[in-house]
Amino acid sequence: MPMSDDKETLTMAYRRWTVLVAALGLAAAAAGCDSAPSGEAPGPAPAAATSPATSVPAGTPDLERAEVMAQGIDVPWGLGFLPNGDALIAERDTGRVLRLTPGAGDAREVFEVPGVAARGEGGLLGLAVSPDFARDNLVYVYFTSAQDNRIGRFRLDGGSLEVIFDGIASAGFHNGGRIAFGPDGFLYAGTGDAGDTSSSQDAASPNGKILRLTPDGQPAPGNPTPGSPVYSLGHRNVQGLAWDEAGRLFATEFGQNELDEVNLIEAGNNYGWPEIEGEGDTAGGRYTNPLITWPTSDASPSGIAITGGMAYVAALRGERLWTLRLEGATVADPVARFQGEYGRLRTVQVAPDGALWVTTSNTDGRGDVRDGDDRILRFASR
Ligand SMILES: [Ca+2]
Repeated sequence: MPMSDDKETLTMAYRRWTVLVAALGLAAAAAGCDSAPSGEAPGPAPAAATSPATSVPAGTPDLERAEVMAQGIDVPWGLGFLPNGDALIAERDTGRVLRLTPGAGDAREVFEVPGVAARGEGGLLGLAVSPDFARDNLVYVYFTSAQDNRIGRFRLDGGSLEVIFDGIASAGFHNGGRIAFGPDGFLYAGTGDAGDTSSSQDAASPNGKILRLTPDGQPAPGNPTPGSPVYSLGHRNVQGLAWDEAGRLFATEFGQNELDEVNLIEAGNNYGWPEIEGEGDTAGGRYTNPLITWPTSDASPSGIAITGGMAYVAALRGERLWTLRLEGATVADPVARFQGEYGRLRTVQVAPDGALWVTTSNTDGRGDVRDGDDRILRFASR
């Protein structure tokens, strides 16, 4: 049965952090340090957004000083930045792309993606600005249509939507949706199993994968299987992609009933779903275990961002921002921030000036809507 990604689970009592120190093959348990308010009502939930990652800013965002950049946004999902620092925000249910110029008033509509069929967790999801935006003026979006999930692009200065990749199965749940340009200039997309768990292990299916595409939507050269868009497989629902300064890709993934994951993504690796949720028997190295897991009630992670040697993970059901210190190819010292402050968090993104932007997701049908929701928050870099 398809299940939403940040549904109420039966594992509220499961409050244990399990940190997998991959380099040592050592699992250490750390005590949970939080009480998890989980106030979402049953219903559909969406995911997060992305931005160009051609370089990783080194600043440290000051999480004590929130600046509200926008309010009243209708289910913000994708978030990207133009070279001048303006933000583009994708609204899941309306299909609108909004442009926000910091300090210049309200966000304004600059494009409406045609053919968006918002239902459940589907709709207009991820957004990524071309790394060559100054030259090509292109903005990329991942969205649910009446037939499937697909990736398109449009010129911000006018023009129609060009679909560059389609045929990703859609469903009420598990649509994936994050897109981001890697430091190699290729477009990565996190997809979901769309409720068909067998697709995640099916190399011929784009579902339950991280895809790696050229900017024109073709399988990127150098992919593990020539001519295939698949970069990694065995995923359940990936809505967060971010690279560190060394070019390593980290991805967040929703668990089903027990354990959410952050994975170090390497080309061709199999991340285990549906054979394994969280850590498990790697079957002699066939499967790759996550770097860290946590109970779905404490996280249900959508977006991830990396800056200054730290990873930031936006949690929907967990209603907090997790910070993780990067130690080479591993993560350490998880700390929960913002509990009880902003509600559900969808997307986290580093702006060109090093500031961290975080979006709330309380209007998605599962949250307790607060005054001003949904909000776009900014935390300036110190
Ligand atoms: Ca896994």
